[in-house]
Amino acid sequence: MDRTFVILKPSTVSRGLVGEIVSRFERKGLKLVQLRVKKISREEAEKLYSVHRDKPFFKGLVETITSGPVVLMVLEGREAVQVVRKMIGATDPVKAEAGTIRGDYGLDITDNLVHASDSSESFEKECFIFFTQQELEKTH
Ligand code: 3AN
Repeated sequence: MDRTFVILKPSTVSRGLVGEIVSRFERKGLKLVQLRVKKISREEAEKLYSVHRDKPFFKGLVETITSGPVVLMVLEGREAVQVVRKMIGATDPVKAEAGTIRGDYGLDITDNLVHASDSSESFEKECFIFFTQQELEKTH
């Protein structure tokens, strides 16, 4: 079964939208493999966003994601990466379709509620920044 890695960004936690968003993933049929609340470090954020290191928005991105606790999740299901990308919508919440998470709850492009892996390669890289091999072993 395929897996993907998701972060609910600090504003999602502070706005009380965690239940709402986790519930969308669950209702879709995705299974929660891991779920954790954590304030991520600058080092972890820089590693997560290393492909954007040279972008003008990099600093703001790292500041936003380290500004408060986040929810880290590993979800499992058929074509999980693609399914979750579809459910979160376009990077810019202004352009994201209504019915998607960013389309329904966001406006800001940096503070766009959710991060989700964009490929199985990114999943492999990203989930091991935060979880150990043991934590990702099959539980059921
Ligand atoms: P996505 O999260 O949809 O995969 P990426 O990987 O292109 O988008 O960008 C990573 C994060 O960088 C986005 N989630 C968003 O927070 C931020 N970001 C992307 N493009 C911009 C931009 N033009 N201005 C500000 N922040 C941006």
